[in-house]
Amino acid sequence: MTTYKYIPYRGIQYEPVEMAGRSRSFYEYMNLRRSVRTFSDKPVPKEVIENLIKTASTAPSGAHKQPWTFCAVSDPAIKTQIREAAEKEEFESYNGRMSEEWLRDLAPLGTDWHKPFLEVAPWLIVVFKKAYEIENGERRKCYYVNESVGLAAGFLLAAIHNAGLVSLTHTPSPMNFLQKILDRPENERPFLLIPVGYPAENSEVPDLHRKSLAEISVFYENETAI
Ligand code: IYR
Repeated sequence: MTTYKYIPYRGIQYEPVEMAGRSRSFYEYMNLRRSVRTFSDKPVPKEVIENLIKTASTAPSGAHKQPWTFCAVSDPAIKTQIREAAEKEEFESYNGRMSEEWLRDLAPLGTDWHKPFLEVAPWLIVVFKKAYEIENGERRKCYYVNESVGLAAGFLLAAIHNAGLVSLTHTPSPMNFLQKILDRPENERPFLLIPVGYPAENSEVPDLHRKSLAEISVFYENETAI
């Protein structure tokens, strides 16, 4: 067993007024993030994608196992294979596998089994979760894998937005075809498929509204706190 050496924490602190301003402006910036389904084919430099992935990997994870692999695809032949396989599954989903209620819930978004963005977007980031790790040929456990990879994916979406790019959290189902096309080992399971790029010119998004603070939160306050 190895134990970590401890080093000083290097976070930055702010006075309450600056803190309030920063938290508000970050919220306002994040509130501009939208899932976009229409992409431009304009290239995005590899270095940007590398930075986005490095940011995602700063997320916390169970026992610091970082149980994720980010596959970044710009190869058009692989994108075509992914689109064809995803559309095949999605066709089946939209034509029988999804419940009436599910289809009714999706109807306002206007989605269907056609997934052109899988070829148009300059990059597809396929997030894999590691059910377990293999270390020197031995199987090692990972913990809270869904929570950890969900957090990393959230960090990734925030980083994409921060770079002025757009993304879509696409979930073809089932998506084990990604494991095959990308030649991932048995312990890696596809988690999310995220096209990344510039929005197509004149992209539109549904005029949806986010729940209010009152709808999403309950406070149990220390009345004596400032
Ligand atoms: N995976 C399908 C269906 C779909 C499901 C949900 I829940 C969405 O919010 C959007 C789509 C698809 O990607 O079209």
